Amino acid sequence: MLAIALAHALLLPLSAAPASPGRPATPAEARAFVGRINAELEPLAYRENTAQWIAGTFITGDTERQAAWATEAQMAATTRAILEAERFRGLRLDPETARALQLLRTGGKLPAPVDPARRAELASVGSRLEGSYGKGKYCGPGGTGTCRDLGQLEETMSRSASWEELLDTWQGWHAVGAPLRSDYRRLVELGNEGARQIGFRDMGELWRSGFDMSPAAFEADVDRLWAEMLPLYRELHCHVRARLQERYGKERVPDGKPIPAHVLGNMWAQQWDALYPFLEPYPGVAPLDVDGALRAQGWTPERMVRTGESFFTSLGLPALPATFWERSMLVKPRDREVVCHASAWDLDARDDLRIKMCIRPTEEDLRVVHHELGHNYYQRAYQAQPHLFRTGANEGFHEAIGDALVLSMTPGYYARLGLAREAPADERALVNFQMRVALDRVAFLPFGKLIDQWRWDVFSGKVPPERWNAAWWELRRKVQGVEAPVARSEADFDPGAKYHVPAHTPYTRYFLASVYMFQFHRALCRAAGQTGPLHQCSIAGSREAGARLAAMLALGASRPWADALQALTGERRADPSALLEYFAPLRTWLAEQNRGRTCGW
Ligand code: X8Z
Ligand code: ZN
Repeated sequence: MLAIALAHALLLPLSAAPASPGRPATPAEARAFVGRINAELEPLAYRENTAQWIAGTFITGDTERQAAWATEAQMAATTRAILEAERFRGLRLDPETARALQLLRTGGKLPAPVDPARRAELASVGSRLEGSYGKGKYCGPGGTGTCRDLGQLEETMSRSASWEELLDTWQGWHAVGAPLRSDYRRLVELGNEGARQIGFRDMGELWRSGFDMSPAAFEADVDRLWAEMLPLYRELHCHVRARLQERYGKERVPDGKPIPAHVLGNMWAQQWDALYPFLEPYPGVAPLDVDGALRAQGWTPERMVRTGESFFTSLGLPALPATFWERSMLVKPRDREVVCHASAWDLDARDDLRIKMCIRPTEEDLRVVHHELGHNYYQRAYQAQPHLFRTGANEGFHEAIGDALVLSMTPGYYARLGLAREAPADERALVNFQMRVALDRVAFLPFGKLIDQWRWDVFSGKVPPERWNAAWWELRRKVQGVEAPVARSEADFDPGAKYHVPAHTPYTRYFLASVYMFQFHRALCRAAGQTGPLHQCSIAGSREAGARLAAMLALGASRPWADALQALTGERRADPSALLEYFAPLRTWLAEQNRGRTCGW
């Protein structure tokens, strides 16, 4: 009944939706409504999480359908609640109720159309897209070789230096995107319809609305952050390009041009740390071969996760529950298709925490383990909050917790883990280590920004489907200084070859996290009583830092994110100064290397 009445109401603009008959709504009713919605949505989230977990750890048509049904139910209840809450618009509400209603409206990233058939279609298209990506393979070269999954292809991308082999691998994986295009098109149409029905111009506007400021102010803030960090990125880009010219020649890696996307050690050229052995500023000085040590010592995935857990417990946070170890997926199963892209879960908001990951014994995966555990510890810390507040202060916060701790994984910390030898402090060793971190964190910045720049334009219609791939590469060239290694066309759909696009996960969160993690690190270092340079600080073992972190995590989304930031750092704005301070030594070194070179693209 209710759904039908609402569907009719939707034929009118939202503001003209008929008020409920009788008295106008009151603030007390709004408060009671939020209580009811929290109670109603909580079990639906549990069901959806359960179905999604099963689908992600066992991809079949059946599990995909089950997941879509659970999503559909959750979407239906959310849309209904959002439309019902229109009654309270304009009322003077207590801050908690106002915030809960705001989060209700902006929390869902895939807003469903009111029409049940279209809602069902959206849920099933969304589910299918993630499944198709998860099953993606390349059976090459030339369609004749054995089939390799993304994990295997990524290994080649990070290890090989052969132009041809890298090109073949890059093209092989990017072909996975093309068949997703038509589903993606439908996802955009239906998601936009859902967004309009809850009062947004399109999904992009909805995505930009979750940051306690207007969508336009948010966009400007992201641009501000990028402008401050761009000079550092340009120095790194310039140096890496010059070195790649030595490897491949200037015909293949020309001066003044974007770098071909397949030679940066990563399928998406998003992080370049795999190139470290080649780019090591002072070869052989304080060698740090964590990959080699993990392999030589036979580290198991479980040991890597236990090591991650012990970082958190060293801060005074509790050990993970026994069920975490029973239920997590830490290795890729041999007998079924799964979504390997790492994720962290809290199924029931009562301690059923898990991670899902296909762990390999590499330094990168050790870092990702910490990243995922950061999510789990955040989820656990805000379990006492009401359902609508059980999320990060903003999306970027959630992505920054584990990574802030990773900044404490200094060479000294690796030495304590037995994964490196204790090396004396030395200026050259410092530059070496900074290069490793920069190839990961600084290289990532423009990539972290541009994915949603592309999607915002796709959602708004500014970029029509006939230009989707062209617009993608324009941004990659312009923002990142990276170029497709072979001609691309609209028969390709390269954004579809990056998990977060088919999985419909916003990406600006990672860009923000790149800034926040350094701010968090700086504040935690101070809390730990460390007064030396940021890049030397490790908070491992500091109960004081742990207590500060825990206090912020426990807030969940109950307060505006600036309050949460202030609780931890005393600051109220995203501020790249911590990142720039951290990399100051490397920046000086890069500037010297680049003297006389033509930088930019
Ligand atoms: O997707 C992730 C995490 C899960 S939230 C593994 N990350 C982004 C990516 O892989 O593209 C972490 C860094 C950026
Ligand atoms: Zn994450």
